[in-house]
Amino acid sequence: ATAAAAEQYHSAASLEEELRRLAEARPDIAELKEIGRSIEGRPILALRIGDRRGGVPKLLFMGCHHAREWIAVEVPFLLVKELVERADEAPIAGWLGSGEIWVAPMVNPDGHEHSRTEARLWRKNRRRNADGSFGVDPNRNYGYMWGTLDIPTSSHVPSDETYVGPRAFSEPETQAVRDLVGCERFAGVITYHSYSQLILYPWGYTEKPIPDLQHREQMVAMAGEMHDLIEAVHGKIYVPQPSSELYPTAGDTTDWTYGTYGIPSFTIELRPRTFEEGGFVLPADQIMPTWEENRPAAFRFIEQLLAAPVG
Ligand code: 0X9
Ligand code: ZN
Repeated sequence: ATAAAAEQYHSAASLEEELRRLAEARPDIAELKEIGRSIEGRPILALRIGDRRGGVPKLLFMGCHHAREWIAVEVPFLLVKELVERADEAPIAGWLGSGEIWVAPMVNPDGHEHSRTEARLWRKNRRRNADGSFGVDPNRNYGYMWGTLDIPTSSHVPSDETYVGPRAFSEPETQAVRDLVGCERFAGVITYHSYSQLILYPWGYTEKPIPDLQHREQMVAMAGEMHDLIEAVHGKIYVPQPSSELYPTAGDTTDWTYGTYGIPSFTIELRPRTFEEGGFVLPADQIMPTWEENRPAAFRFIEQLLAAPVG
């Protein structure tokens, strides 16, 4: 049943049900948290797993800032599912004993629902803008270098696909992440997107390298390791590079988590590699292989940052 179930994309409702089931199965290590509510009132959920002592290193995995990137829900969901279901086995038991892992697989539930039922290629959230158009781009709404003028793909025109919003953190979806990250002091962040098969690290807003050499070397090394681990599974190449090398943007998630808090942060663009391979519309039979190849990279990230948090 589990393998078959994994070959379908979740809705916001079915994801909630499964996260609830996981939390109920292991109340000793897992807790379902509502970190906020979307514009249309859907809960933005995170499963918090691990040690409850406090003062331990914590990691955050997120998915689906962008509505149409359905695979970016499934990878963090399958991660937290495995962490809960195999919580008593090595190496997971050790991780959960020494740290905390938070997983929010669907940051933009309204947009996802709109993509699922109305417009498959919807990207933004479902804010009704002042000009009557819909949607702010959640991955342009974060408060580090927000709205900087003359940066491409970061628009001040509400109807555009990359509308930054009227001000930083104007949206309940990004407010939820802001408030969580402000409270929990994470030692590492991964945010999943699709598509292009990339492992991106700051900066996104400028082509200048981040000034702190130690942080830079750490993120470059980790991105390189994740690339190797991913390739070893099914031979897929996920290219490691600074976010701005893809294209510069202002106000994305990892510029804020790194720029404001110094947290080692990665944006992972999942399958497929190209538009010709389906672009945002990835067949459901690709869910498991995409998870399989990302699993060791996520595990390595956990192992490194829970053992030796930096910052
Ligand atoms: O444009 C985005 O928000 C991300 N790509 S996507 O196709 N998933 O929309 C990339 C964000 C990475 N940051 C920068 N390129 N600055
Ligand atoms: Zn995206």
